[in-house]
Amino acid sequence: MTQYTTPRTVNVTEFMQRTLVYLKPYRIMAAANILLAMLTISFYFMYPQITQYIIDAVIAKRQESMIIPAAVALTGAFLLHAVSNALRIAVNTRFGQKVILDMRRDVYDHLLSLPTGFFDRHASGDLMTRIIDDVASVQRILTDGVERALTTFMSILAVLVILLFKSYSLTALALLPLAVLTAGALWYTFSAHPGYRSQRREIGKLNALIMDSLQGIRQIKAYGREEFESIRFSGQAERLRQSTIKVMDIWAVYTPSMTFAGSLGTVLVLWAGTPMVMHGQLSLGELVGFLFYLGLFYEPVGRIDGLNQMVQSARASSERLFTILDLDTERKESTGNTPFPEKVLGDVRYESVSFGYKEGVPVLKNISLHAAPGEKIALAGSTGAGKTSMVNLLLAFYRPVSGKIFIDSRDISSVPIHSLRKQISLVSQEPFLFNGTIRDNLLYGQLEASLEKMLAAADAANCSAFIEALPEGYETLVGERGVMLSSGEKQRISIARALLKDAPVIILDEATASVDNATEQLIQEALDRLMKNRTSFVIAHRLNTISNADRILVLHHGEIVEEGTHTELLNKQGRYTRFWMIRNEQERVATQVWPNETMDKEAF
Ligand code: M5T
Ligand code: MG
Repeated sequence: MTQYTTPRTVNVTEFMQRTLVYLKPYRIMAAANILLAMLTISFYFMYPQITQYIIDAVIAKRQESMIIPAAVALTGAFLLHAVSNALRIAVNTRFGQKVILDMRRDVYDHLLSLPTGFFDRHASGDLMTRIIDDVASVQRILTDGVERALTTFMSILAVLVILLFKSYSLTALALLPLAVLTAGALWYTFSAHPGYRSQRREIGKLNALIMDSLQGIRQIKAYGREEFESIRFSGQAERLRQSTIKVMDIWAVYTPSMTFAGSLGTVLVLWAGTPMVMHGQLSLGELVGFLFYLGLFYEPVGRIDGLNQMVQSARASSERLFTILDLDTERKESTGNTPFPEKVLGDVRYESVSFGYKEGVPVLKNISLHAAPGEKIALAGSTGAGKTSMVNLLLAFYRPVSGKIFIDSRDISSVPIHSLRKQISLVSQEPFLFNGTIRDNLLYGQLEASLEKMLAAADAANCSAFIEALPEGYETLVGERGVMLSSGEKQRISIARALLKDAPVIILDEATASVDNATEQLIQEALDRLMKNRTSFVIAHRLNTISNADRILVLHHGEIVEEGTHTELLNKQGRYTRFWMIRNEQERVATQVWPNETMDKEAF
């Protein structure tokens, strides 16, 4: 089950402090961006001035010949405006993309280093939304927003000075609507923020739903649940639609009323300015020029609304990002800094370890065991007994509630987590392959491995034959999660990957899915090679693996109830004996289904 962690409220100060640091490395680009933006605007400022000149000096004074230089000057101003605007956009894009890259990388790195338990509780689609959309929304305010804010305020200031120069009284009148605009901006700030927050949440949920259903596409088809899924999708898409409408409704009231309030300034100026022109206190050109400049004043004032909208959306997004960035990484969980040597001997000891995923629900109770270097320990027991959980603790995917685990006499909680995991190879119950080529997946075990080493591992894991038979060989794409391969093939690739890692401790969670005898034999051989000379914990479902183990631990409801070699345990006539007999019967039936199955490897 996934849950939605309610983000905490982020106030404006925190928002500024934590986001502005991303601009720091790009100070020069930011400065260039703002400079270009101001230049762009100032070229535009020449337009009203030239218009005023044309009316008063050209038209009124009937100086027809002056129209040419005026037109040339105007063209020049527009051209310069266009050029500097193009440069501004180019700089802004580069700068913005750098910031987005840094931020995305930070969030992603932090996400990767969070404890495994975090991912049990969060939907991948929602996390993806945060990395893609929320980061973009914060970046937008940082690069475009800062540019816009500075240029807006500077141009408002500049136009204000020009207006005051032209006429005190008209400017005073023109500014009257500002009071309404300020009140409106405050109202919007408070009412839009919660709306954006819920809109972000609904987007996250929708992405989570899409991701989940795409991963289960085969189940959807097999159960014929297309319509069911479509209804589920529509439900969530509808919630997103509603929450978007809520924010946009607020916006719909806000911007037009602000534009209206701003326009009242123009009405007031016309109302007071017309008699002034008629009484000769003002030239016609001056009035027109003033009105043009007033347009240039209210245009950036209007932009403040857009800016405010960006801020509210970015604040909601930043809350979702900070909620993740503030979580402790799993590195913080280990208390020491001294790593293991390059390779440990592989002496593993559990000392009275108890554990549960949820408080009050114990999954492992007082587990103690000792595995000497090179020993092969089988973990047997019914489903849900806690076998996987037990090995999860060795990899520090989770930490014990009480008790300790030692490797070579060192408490693993005092070892840096990377160093610990370097010592352990995991072949999990459901082999997972990444969406790439077979070669990529093999090399995941050791990125720098030579070709010979990789081929040797593939050979030892009995996969070279089937890989070489593929038309593209090692370059074959395996598809998402390795869907293009059979489960027996996936398993052997995951064994080869573990072989390449060459760690002294092996955890092998045997697949429960049964494969045919020939494959079973191939996998068994691969596993034997993998476990040789390594301390191995095998969660065994196959009789072969169990009976070959040096020691068998039988788990029941999170406790070790029996322990010994195969013969010792059979003699006990206890839980293990029963387990053995049931498995024996199952395997006998399985062989009867395929009585003529040969062990021929070439069958692949
Ligand atoms: C032991 C619970 C599970 C079961 C118990 C992995 C996992 C398990 N559990 C959780 O609550 N959260 C988890 O992330 O823990 O489960 P196990 O250790 O997976 O059992 P197993 O490996 O012995 O079973 P199986 O079926 O693989 O043979 O109650 O619900
Ligand atoms: Mg398991």
